[in-house]
Amino acid sequence: MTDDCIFCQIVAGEIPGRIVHETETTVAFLDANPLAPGHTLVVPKTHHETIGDMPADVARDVFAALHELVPRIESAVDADASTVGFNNGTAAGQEVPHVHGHVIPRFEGDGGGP
Ligand code: DGP
Repeated sequence: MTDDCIFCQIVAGEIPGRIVHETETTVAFLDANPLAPGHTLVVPKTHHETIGDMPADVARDVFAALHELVPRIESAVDADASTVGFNNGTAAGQEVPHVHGHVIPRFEGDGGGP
């Protein structure tokens, strides 16, 4: 837990987050500024800034959570696909320095995408 980290505060229940999934080591919650309905963030409960900062077992747990969640999110919002990715480091657009995977539901013809 890092006191000034907004995602650590959501994990700790100190500020509200619309949590959709939780494991022993990960939490998933809806993005406050969604790019599509169901846009979800998956984070490790422990504070690590980037992918490379995570121990391998934590990285595996984050990916396992994504593996479980992606089809469920797509189904929940009736998406055709999803964009799944990490902004890894500030130069890549990472604004919150607690590693997080985005699951952005995609719809045929939505015109979005990286
Ligand atoms: P990134 O640019 O990859 O660091 O994405 C940060 C995302 O986090 C962005 O889509 C908005 C979201 N976000 C920022 N602050 C909060 C918050 O307090 N709660 C929630 N649920 N999402 C947040």
